[in-house]
Amino acid sequence: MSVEFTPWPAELAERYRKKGYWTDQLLADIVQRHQQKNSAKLALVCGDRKYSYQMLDQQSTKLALHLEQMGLEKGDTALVQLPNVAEFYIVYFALLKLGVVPVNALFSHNRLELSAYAKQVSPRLAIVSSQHKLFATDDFVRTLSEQNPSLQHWVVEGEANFGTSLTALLTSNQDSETVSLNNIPSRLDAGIDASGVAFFQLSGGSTGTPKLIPRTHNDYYYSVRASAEICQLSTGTVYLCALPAPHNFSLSSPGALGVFYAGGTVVLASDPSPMTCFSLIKKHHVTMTSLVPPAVTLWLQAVPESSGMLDSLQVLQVGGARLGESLARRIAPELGCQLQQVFGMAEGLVNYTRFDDSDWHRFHTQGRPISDDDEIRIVDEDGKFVPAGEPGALLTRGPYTIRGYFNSPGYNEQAFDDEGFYRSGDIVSMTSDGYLSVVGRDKDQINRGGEKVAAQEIENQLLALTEVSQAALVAMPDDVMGEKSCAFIVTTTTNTTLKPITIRKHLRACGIAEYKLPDRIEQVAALPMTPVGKIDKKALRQQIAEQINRQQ
Ligand code: J2J
Repeated sequence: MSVEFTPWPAELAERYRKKGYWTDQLLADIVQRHQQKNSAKLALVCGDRKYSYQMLDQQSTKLALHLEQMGLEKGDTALVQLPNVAEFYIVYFALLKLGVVPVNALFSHNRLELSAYAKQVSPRLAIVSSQHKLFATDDFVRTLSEQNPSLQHWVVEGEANFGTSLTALLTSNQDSETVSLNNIPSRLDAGIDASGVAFFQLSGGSTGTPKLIPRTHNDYYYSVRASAEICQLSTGTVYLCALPAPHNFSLSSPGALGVFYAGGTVVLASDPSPMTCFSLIKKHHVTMTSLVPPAVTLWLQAVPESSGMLDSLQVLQVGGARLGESLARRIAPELGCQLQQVFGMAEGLVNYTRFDDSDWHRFHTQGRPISDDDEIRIVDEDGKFVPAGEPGALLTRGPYTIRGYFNSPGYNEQAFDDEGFYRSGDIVSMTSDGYLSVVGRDKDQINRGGEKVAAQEIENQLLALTEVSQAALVAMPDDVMGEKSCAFIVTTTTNTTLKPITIRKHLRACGIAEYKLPDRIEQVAALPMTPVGKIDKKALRQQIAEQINRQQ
């Protein structure tokens, strides 16, 4: 059985193969390709632990074999939630080698998100960490297993009173069957189809339930290879992974996978704060990293007291949310490295400013697409193309942009047009030489410094409170985060007052990730409506922006 997805039309698939984008190689090749050359080269640093390419390859094969012995097989799905530790990549490659298709949840995700993912993919395996508060005990393990009868195997990183220990699996002595690790990968990947789904990416989303993005070996490997080339990665690249490891940016743009492909070294950081990152950069001679804009602000604040710490850093990639021009201009002179803007999406399309671009392109645009075959359309509200320089909705299709979300026929009708173009929900303008600037958004989402919050997901939870009759979550401006979230609520009776603390308590009890909690809550008598009877979110955004302005 393989995981279902919406395929590219045959003629496009043929074109992508002919042009060499799709090579029919499996993603596990990224770590296996260094077997001959480079196998002793340092691939990964996690605290005091160091892994050569050979170790990374062998550890992931070993885990794949153990999982195979446990009964997992090609076409099964898995739910994985790990922090930024070496085991994230070992698990990732192990599952790729076995053909088990994982959802890699963010470590900040909580009960609600994990339950929603499990419900959608019916995993047979969960690999989690006892560092997460949800897995400090086995309560949620039992709940999730009860809700998902398919879920038969738990593997846990760290001390726990449930599941099989990941460390024990990785450190166990090889039994006679698994002595010759070098011969095993070919047996493991027999029958895995490179045009099939390798893993699920997570969508920032705008709907009530977070959507899953099926990424195939062919499409993802192309985006990784091409990104590594654009970013000029080499065996000398030392990349600091400070954003969550599963995020599309730090995984593939070019991210850790791009660095592994090129034979460089990935250094893991637990978080993007200057405190954590600066010493790692100095210690490991990091040459490149990627950040979201709020972290850039923190780095700029910290750098005057940290002289010499960032000397090795050559490239700082910034993406995930809008980077203001004034911040962009400060990066080279104050951090001493080159800025690369990255505008990407887990659904596919990724844009980069190039290293030989003019300052104008670097400061005013978010780059241009990876591929000549990334088709871009920018349209007005009637679907008509807008002239160069004018803002419009961004639609795209191409060799690494999905054609449909997992198992969401109804939503796909909306999210993709008749010709298979993905409606990104971004408002962009394009220069005459093909560079994109992100100027706004027409999706119902808050971009909280790169972390995406789907308005509807929170509104549904707010409406679950009996006292709440209407709820709307909108973005409000914030100096550091770019945007924060503000919930407007109307109560069922005018004399009911709901304290923000009560609402936050309720949302926490729902098991929602912390970053999705509204930053501000406004109780109002009524919500403004559009002429067609929808909540007028534009008016609400304006109202809260003005309110904040007055308070400053
Ligand atoms: C403005 N908005 C941006 C940017 C993403 C590389 C980099 C980022 C992501 C990512 C990614 C932006 N300026 N530079 O997957 O591979 C907003 C847009 C976009 C949405 C996608 C990658 N870079 N955005 O952020 O799936 O609104 O991917 O549609 O998390 O983030 O979010 P996500």
